[in-house]
Amino acid sequence: MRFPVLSPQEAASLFHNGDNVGLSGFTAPGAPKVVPTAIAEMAERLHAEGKEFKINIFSGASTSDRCDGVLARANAIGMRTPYQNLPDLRKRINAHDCHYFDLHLSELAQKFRYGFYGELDFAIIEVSDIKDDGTVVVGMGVGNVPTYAKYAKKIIIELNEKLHHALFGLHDIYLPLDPPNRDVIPIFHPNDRIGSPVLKLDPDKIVGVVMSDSFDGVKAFSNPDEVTNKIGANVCDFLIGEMRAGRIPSSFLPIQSGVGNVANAVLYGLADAKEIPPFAMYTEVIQDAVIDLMKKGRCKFGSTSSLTVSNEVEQDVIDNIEFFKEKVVIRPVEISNNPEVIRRLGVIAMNTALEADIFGNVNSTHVTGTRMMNGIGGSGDFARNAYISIFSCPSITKEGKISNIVPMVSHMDHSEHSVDIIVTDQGIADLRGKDPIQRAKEIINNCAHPMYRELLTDYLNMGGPTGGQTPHTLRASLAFHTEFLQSGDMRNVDLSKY
Ligand code: 0RQ
Repeated sequence: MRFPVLSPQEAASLFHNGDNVGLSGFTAPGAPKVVPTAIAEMAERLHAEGKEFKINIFSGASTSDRCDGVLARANAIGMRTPYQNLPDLRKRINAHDCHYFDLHLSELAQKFRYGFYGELDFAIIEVSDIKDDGTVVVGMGVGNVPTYAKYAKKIIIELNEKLHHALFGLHDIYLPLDPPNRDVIPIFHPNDRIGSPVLKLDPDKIVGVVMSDSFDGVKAFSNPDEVTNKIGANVCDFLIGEMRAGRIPSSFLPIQSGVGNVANAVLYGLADAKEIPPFAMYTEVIQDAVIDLMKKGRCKFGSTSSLTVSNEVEQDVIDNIEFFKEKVVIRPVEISNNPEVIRRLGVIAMNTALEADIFGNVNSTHVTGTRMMNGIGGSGDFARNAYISIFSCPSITKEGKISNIVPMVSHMDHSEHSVDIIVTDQGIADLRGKDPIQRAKEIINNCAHPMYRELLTDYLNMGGPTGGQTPHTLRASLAFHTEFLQSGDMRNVDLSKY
């Protein structure tokens, strides 16, 4: 190999305090496996000597404990964007040890290219193969790597031997032009390929190759519980009803689903519904369930930015790679989540809320309006541009001490204008074509837990007939949340005090 092979420690020693670093991958797949740990160890040593050391991290989405986890524990992240999902980093963000800014995943690469966030000192890129001319086949997740590779002053490669040089043909690497020269992104079907299976790096920027040898380490699913199963069944019933009513074509439409057990339950439910034909996915993450459905012929194709699958399934994909190259394409996130393409294909978007309010606004990111959970991820990319935008959540959390249906969301990520359907374990609220009061009644009656329906109805009635089109009572609108913060149980709220 033309490039020097470095140990993780040798690679880490090249980084300086304040460096801007772009990471390959999307969720754990494709994220670097060994260099960030060596950087974290170096940071701890420097901190012990009283020296400052933090790097600024641009990723594709969440990463893994081997990136965000180790670096957060070492307090070595100065700035972080976009999505993250690990408790150690969340603590740093909420304590302001780390400056975090959140944005729609499809937007980061283009805003980086527009020059909004400064220069990139390094990109650390996981690959399954590299040629002497700098051509690489990337790992199981792409994220923003085409942009980071192009703009980084220096590149460190992690060559993952576990991937057996097997992934050629799985990716579709495409970098759009930017305004004022932007052109059509010519994806007309989920399986259209418009770019290259490889990424061409500038070999002069590659400062070294570090070897790694492990799968992505995505956890397998826990067994879905009763609530999750009910939500999944309600979403399926809704979609089947839409198809019967002719509002979804009988050939069906591509599906986007978020991560987690609800998405799993929905996908299995759709796959089991005999009248639904084999469907395609145009989504940002493909989980274990989809791989299973591909093998059963129920999912015919998946466009994604990552194969977010457990180690066992990752091995299965590699063992049957030729089959999966026909069924999967892994794209940069600005393409997998591209508003133009999502709108064109008519994607059905299914995302998760922390809480929704009675008028149809959704909070996906901030617990009680203040504490950052994970970030907006790709939910906004899909929800705003979807054919039908569905949000789901349990009706209650923490044994009923929290109602996930509230008078007013404590933070808003998705406004009433991006939310067509809300689904909980209680049922389905169809908000399409309804005014705020009609929406409120639908959500309270169909989605709120019975133990909260009266309280929510009382709140709605406080606005009275002259309360305006959206009859909030501002002094009481966050009473559920303030009650939870004071007594630990929203059920104690006394609206007569307001
Ligand atoms: O807390 O961990 O202490 O038990 O929040 O809640 O029910 O386990 O939900 O893991 O599916 O995550 C919205 C965060 C849901 C996620 C969110 C507490 C609850 C629990 C987690 P514990 P659950 P999930 C695809 C698309 C935004 C990005 C997105 C997310 C914890 O789905 O990050 O959609 N979405 N991306 O107890 C206080 C409430 C609460 C609450 C739940 N109302 N108030 N706490 N909790 N509701 C992915 C990508 O973009 C890559």
